[in-house]
Amino acid sequence: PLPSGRDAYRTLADYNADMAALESDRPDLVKRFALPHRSLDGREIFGVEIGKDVHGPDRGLPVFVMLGVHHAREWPSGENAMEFAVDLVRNYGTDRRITDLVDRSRVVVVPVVNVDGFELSRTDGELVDIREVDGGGTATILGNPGNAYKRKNCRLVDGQDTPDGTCRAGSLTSPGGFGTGTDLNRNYGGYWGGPGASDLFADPTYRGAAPFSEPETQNIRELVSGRHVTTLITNHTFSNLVLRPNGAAPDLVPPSEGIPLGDPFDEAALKALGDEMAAQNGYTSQHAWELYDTTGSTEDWSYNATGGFGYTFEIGPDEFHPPFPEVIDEYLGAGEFAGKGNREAYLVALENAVDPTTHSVLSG
Ligand code: 0X9
Ligand code: ZN
Repeated sequence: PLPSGRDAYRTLADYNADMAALESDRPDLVKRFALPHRSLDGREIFGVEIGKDVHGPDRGLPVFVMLGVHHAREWPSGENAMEFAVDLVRNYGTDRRITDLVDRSRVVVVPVVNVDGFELSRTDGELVDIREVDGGGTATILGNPGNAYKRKNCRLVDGQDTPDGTCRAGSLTSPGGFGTGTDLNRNYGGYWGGPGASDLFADPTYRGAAPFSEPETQNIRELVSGRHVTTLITNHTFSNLVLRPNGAAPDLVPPSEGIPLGDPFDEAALKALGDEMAAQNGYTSQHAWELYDTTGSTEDWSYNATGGFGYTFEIGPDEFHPPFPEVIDEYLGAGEFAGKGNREAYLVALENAVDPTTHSVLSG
């Protein structure tokens, strides 16, 4: 079972209750906090910080940041992040490896960055997708009668809103995220406005009016800039990928001596940790741009602005929010990866944050 024992997707209220419960169970280890900015619809956005004597100063310990649900419909991305938080707290004191990692770091988990979009997707969508199954048995999701496939946040733009001025996912015929909102994973300041991001409000990859125009990305900017974040993992669904910077290449990354076109300065170390994580969950480790070009994504900013390593996990083979048993398998690992999965991939990343000689090019 998952560390929490859950067998169904959390609602936003469940996430908030679970973060509060984690803190009241272990106030020495868990500090719940509100991010500095409320969402566009006025919701508070919470995270938890985990560490020994967490209410005191961090003593320069490496900060490990884990994020979920930039994209509203990608429900497993929040579940994996939240389960990791529960895992660390529940196993502290009994599991030597976890105790040691928590003693030597601060882990900050924000499971739901896009609270407005998630609330809409999670509660105002039919849980049953409309599917078309072809002769070979392959199912294509045609759409959903509600907002379950919303992607972006709840930004509205004058004159371009839905007729009733409400936050929507889009229509049944364009379930891919058309409709209101800014794509939070195109709104960060790294290469903002470049390839793979749209300036059209109705597009699924709308970049926003300016870099960090949205309170939800401002929150992550302030969180990451204000702390000593050495490693960040931002979770998404789907495609079974571990993606490392950069998001667009080679157009945006000038070649420099000894560094192949498109590779960031830390390519060797970024690749070593990415490959090591992928060996745990069975995903493919690659540059983000090998999937497609993006600009303004979370780690396009965090890596290039701070030098802290950043990765996107694209969790699961083929669905934005599959039936829940698949979430359990992705977190704990299944088949060849049983007992590993994202849990072990995250632990490897945390080990590397605590001691970079363990899982990187430095280990050779
Ligand atoms: O397009 C995205 O934002 C991500 N895919 S998703 O289906 N979850 O929307 C991929 C982003 C990959 N690129 C970078 N992380 N730079
Ligand atoms: Zn996503």
